[in-house]
Parts: sequence; structure tokens; C-alpha cells
Amino acid sequence: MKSKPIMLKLGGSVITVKDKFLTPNTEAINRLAEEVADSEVSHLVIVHGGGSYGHPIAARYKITEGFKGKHQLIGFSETHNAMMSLNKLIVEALIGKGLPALSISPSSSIITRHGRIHDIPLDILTHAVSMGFIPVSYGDPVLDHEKGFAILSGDQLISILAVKLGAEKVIVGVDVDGLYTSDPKTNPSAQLIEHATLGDLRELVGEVSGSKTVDVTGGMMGKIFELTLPVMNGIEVLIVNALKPDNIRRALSGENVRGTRIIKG
Ligand code: IP8
Repeated sequence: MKSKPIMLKLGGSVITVKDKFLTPNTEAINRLAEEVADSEVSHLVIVHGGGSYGHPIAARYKITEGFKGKHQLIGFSETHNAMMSLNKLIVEALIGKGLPALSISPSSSIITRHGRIHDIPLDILTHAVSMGFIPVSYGDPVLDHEKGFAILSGDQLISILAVKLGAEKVIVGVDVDGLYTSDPKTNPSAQLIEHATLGDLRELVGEVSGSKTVDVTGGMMGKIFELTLPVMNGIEVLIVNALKPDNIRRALSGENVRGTRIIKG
């Protein structure tokens, strides 16, 4: 690919109301679509999370535990179907702002091993990005060689894609200002970490507590774990609050934003 793409993760806690089943945050979705349009970024890949769409259904049917019995199959289908519904809302919002968004479904092309991606077809994605499309993929239930099926988190997906596509940077939009010394939602003295290195990330995995709403892929801890891969490969990761207007536009445009910048160190 001639120009390095920017990878944008839209967290489930931003684009949905996380404690209200199947409820989109329509205001945030439309605003974020507008911010992407305003940034005029030329090569972009978007991956979004599950929020109150994918996670509660996946948890109810214990999809992360793998195939245990036929009763789960309908749960796998329902989880994927919910993710497609959420993906449609994001894609429609982007198209509504005149952006050529293109939905890419992970479960149609990725099979994991013990929940990890080993091989990922890139042809369609690379071609689409170089033509100027904006692929919009998402965390999804996927078939798994060892467990029957698994949940592929949007964070694992975006991290691997960032490395394989040689991304310029990964911007992770969440519902807090970035990484903190402890959970800012429960600890008022938690301090924002503005700069972190790979070593800091590894230490943090032991300290940051997960979110209280149901998140089958591990909340902030799972996120930090996955994001070490692009950082290890020299790709900068920027975690910002996507609920605060203009942050994503600024991050995409390379302007200064309050958040956590993670580099290899
Ligand atoms: O919200 C998981 O993606 P994430 C999506 O990025 C599902 O962890 C299907 C639960």
C-alpha cells in the first residue's frame, strides 16, 4: 500500500449505551461520522466494538468458552446478527456524511485458534483502502479450529490489521480520557497517564481494573494486552475520549488531544 492507513477503533462504550441492551448512542455515532468526514483523512480503517449489542448475548450463551453444546449455536448467530445491526448503523452514519464506508465481516473470512488470529486475508482490505474506501469492521464471534467458536475482540482485530497493513498509527476511542493509574470511574484520585512505553503497558496490565458492565473480551485490560502488538512493531497508539466532541477529528488530523500516547520507548 502506497500510503500508510490510520486505524480507528470506536469502543462499544462510545457507540452504544453499554448498560441498555441493544441501544445505540445515536448522537455519538452521528457526531463521530461527522468528525471522520471533517478530518479529511485519506486512508482509514475503522473497527468498532460490541457494547450493548455483542457482549450481553455472547455472555448469555457463553460463546467465549467455545462450543459446549448445540444450544449455543443460536447464540452465536444472534451475537453476529446483533453485531451486523450495529455495524449497519455505523456504516449508514458514515455514508450519510458522504464517506465511502464498506462493511467487512470478520466471521466470513477469519478462523481463530484458541481465540487468536493466525491468518488474515488482506487482499480485499488493502485494495479497498488504496481505492479510497473506508473499511468498517468489528469485534465478532468467529469459528475456531480448537474451540469450535470464539469471540474475536475488535482490539485484537485492529492490532493485527495495524501491523499487517503497516499503519501510521492506531487511534482508540474510549469513554474515558485514556489510561489511568487506576480505574477513574471508581477511584477519584486516578491519574491520567499521558505518555507510556511498552514497558509501562506491561506493568499496567497488572493494575488496571476492568469495566463494571459486561465485557466478554476483558475491558480495558484486554485492550492494553492487545495494543502491545502494534506498539512492539513501532506503531504509535493513541487512546482518547471519543465521547468528548472534536477529539477524534483532532486525533485523526494529527492535532494535540488529551489522552494516552503509547510508543515503543
Ligand atoms: O467490544 C467484541 O468486540 P469488542 C464483540 O471490541 C462481541 O471487545 C461480539 C462481543
